[in-house]
Amino acid sequence: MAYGLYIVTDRVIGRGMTHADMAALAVAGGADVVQLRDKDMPAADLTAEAVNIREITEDSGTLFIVNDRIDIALASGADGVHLGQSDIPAEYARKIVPDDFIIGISVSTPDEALKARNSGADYVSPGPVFTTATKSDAGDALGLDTVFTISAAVEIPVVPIGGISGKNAASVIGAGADGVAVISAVFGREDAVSAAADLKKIIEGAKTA
Ligand code: 3NM
Repeated sequence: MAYGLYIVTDRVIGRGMTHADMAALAVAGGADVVQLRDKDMPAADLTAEAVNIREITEDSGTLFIVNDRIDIALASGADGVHLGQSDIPAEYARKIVPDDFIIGISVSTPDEALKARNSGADYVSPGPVFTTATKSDAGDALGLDTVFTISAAVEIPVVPIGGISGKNAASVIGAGADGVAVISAVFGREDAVSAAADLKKIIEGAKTA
């Protein structure tokens, strides 16, 4: 499973765009994964967005993950769900999803990463690696050292998030990450498609370096 370029949708950063609009740009820019993330949208609207994104990603080779809402992920035919530390625990999530359903978990320490792996997570997302203005409650930056320690601690893919851009993506891969997750580095840019494509080149370059 390739997690190289993992793009998360955000209505604030994506000024005026729907989540499906953003997913289409992400796919056009070569995203390996698109995550639908919206903590405020009513479930009916979020479901409609998820169904649209499933259609957009269906034959693209881009995986589709839904943040938090395992019910909407399942109902829309998404490839997986991304869960936080206070969401339904992965071992319980596992009980209600198909075998090949992807479960990703947000972590901030090597212990949380190990616990996530032991409870059946398919990947972990340490964050915030760097300072970010996109998520106000993201907490202090973990730094590359923590990415390194977490990557060494678990054999499942590690996809850090928070403040990652074209300027520092190679250093995140260099610290052992399998991919990078971004919002503003793509949707905060005038040309999101080129921004994504440029990031993908940087990630691929860093992986073969
Ligand atoms: N989660 P940007 S940081 C959605 O630390 C999210 O878990 C984070 O946005 C975490 O790429 C974050 O614009 C925001 O920094 C990432």
